[in-house]
Amino acid sequence: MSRSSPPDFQRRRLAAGTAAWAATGGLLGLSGPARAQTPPRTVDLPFANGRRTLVAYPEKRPLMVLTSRPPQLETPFEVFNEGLITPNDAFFVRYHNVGIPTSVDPDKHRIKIAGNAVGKPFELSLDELRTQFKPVELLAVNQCSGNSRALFNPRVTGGQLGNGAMGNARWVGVSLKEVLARAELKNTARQVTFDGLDTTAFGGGDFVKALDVGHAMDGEVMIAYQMNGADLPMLNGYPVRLVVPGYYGTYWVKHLSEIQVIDTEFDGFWMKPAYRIPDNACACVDPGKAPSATRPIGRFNVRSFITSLQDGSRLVAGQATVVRGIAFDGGQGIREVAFSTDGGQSWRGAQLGTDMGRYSFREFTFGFTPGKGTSDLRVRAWNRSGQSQPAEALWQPAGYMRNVVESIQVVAS
Ligand SMILES: Nc1nc2c(c(=O)[nH]1)N[C@H]1C(S)=C(S)[C@@H](COP(=O)(O)O)O[C@H]1N2
Ligand SMILES: [Mo]
Repeated sequence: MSRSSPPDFQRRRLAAGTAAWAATGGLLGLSGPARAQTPPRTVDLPFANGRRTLVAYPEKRPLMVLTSRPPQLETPFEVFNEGLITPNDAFFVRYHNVGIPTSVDPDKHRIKIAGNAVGKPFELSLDELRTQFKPVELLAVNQCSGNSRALFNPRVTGGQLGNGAMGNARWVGVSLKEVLARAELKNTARQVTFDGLDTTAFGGGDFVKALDVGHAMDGEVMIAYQMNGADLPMLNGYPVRLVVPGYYGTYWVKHLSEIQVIDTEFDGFWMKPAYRIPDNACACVDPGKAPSATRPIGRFNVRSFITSLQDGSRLVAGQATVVRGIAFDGGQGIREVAFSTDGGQSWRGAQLGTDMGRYSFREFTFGFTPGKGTSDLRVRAWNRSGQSQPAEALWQPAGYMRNVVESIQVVAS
């Protein structure tokens, strides 16, 4: 076969239970070692109260295992210094339910478009999707709502993620709007729901998400069949997933198999009570308090990270270095990044890299010549509508949307 992905998923028609899956325990829920040639490595995460094992799942390099059943894999932060595109084999993985597909027959997969607010329900094969609609392409960040949750203080329950539940990829697919148009929406259409092939073990709680019909028809939401020039990795939603630019990953439904246009507001578990944020301007409450009202989580807030150095990095005193990082937001685009090398007392402007689109990571760089001892480095970004990052971390019970100005301590000698 000519595809460049590792062999494990090349024969996508195989029944579930390939050697690779057995080896990772992906089917059995065992957290045992993966491929024999990849001895497990561990990393300590002081902020997450623990240690993570790196395991190579099918089509993936060793990633930080948060849970093995279903697989939830975090990207080691060094990856973000490899480039502005997150490689498919390093892209994080998030699932809620254990019944995940491990093989899909591309000839048999169908996307069903139905619901009480469509005039003409129909089904699409992958071939039809690729040949009957114009391909669209977009660079966009996918980020889990709970990215960085382990850094919440006071701590919150939920997956204790560091900063690696995000990634930037080039998505190719078709515009959801074009597909929905063919179903002839009635003017009673209110929301559009999205379901994928994954299931729960015991019924109930199936992962289904909804967008308002206006959002679904905005021309940007995409049904993607390619990621960085290749088929989607199985764990990132093969054969097709929803791409909802600027919105948290929870809406980016993987293994998409059913779309329903409905005349009501969908209230399935994963829209209500799950994935909701305090219904106020900061999406925050006083630590330990419960919000009085909530709304579904929406767009990303502004974030920025230094990627060429990490907390504890060692430098040579007096030697000039170029520090590099990434910034992104929910789709306004990054306008400015400032940096501080003295713990936030003084700030200067960083140099912005090429604009690769308003949903992509934006690179920034700045020069830094460390003095002897410890320096506290910080970066802060603004988007084109002037939104930025708070100096003090905001809190909310679900641990979503962390976007405080991060601080890393580097040591020069
Ligand atoms: N079918 C399906 N799609 C899903 C999920 C899921 O559990 N099942 N999780 C969502 C969540 S919360 C996130 S953050 C993203 C993560 O995308 P990734 O696994 O490709 O990184 O997938 C989303 N799509
Ligand atoms: Mo998520």
